[in-house]
Amino acid sequence: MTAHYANIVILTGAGISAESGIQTFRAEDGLWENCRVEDVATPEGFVADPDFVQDFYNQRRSKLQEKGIKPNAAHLALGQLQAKFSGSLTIITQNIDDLHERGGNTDVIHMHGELLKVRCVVSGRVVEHKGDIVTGDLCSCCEHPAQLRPHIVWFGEIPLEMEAIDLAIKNADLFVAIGTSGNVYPAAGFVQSARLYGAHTIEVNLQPSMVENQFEEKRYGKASVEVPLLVEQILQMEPESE
Ligand code: BV8
Repeated sequence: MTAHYANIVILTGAGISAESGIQTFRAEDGLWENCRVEDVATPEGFVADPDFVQDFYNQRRSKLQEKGIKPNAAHLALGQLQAKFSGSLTIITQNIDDLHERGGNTDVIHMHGELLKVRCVVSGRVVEHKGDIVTGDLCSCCEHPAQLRPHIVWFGEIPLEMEAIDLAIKNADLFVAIGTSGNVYPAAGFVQSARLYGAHTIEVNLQPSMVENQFEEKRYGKASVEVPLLVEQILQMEPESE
């Protein structure tokens, strides 16, 4: 990392929340170890067994609100970057937790949805929701009240805010991926687009990801250590304020 950057795009995955006590997906004790993706994170799974799917997300929603779950040093460092960086900063996360917001970031793009929101299956209207939802919990937005579902992007569904994401990547001069294994698309393909548009690319992860060869710079270690370091370096490169 050599220059002063003006437009930074940061993509995060489950690895940035691991040290906050949120399970990742593909680790030994990962979420996908205890249940089949297709059963809990696909529209077909929801039709086949809605109670099972609602329960899967109800458990994660209540876990997220447990006292011990807090943003870690990596989330807080990105909060500081937003507060002090003079250029534009876009945070795109695959995570459905609210730890970026609790770490001080605003306007975070949750491309795969948010646990603390639910959606009407008919109108698509999204509302804040902290408690459990079960079959029979109906919306208040339709003439014929309809079932509420988690506001989550499941496999086979289109990610959220793809236009804003494409625009941010097109204008980026620095693209950083933090705590993601590079298994899931279109997120795993963002580094390639960023490079095509001339951005410098950095991977920050515990270990090389599936797309590590796409990155010009790689930093392997814990997010709580590597991210504060990276943020410090970016802020040191800021032009002296008059
Ligand atoms: C779509 C919500 C069309 C649910 C999720 C191209 C090729 C092949 C397949 C496809 C393709 N394009 C589309 C597909 C199909 C599919 C897909 O990618 N399948 C994969 C499995 C092959 N994609 C889709 O269906 C997507 N939709 O493509 O629509 C389209 C496309 C473009 C434009 C318009 C339309 C929708 C996918 C979204 C699914 N929903 N989440 C829920 O959370 O329950 S995905 C979910 O899994 C997460 O959101 C995340 O995206 C992914 C998990 O990945 P990570 O976050 O990276 O977590 P993981 O555990 O894997 O890795 C953690 C990493 O952290 C590890 O590397 C580890 O080393 C590191 N780490 C751990 N601890 C630390 C750490 N690093 C630092 N510090 C630490 N302490």
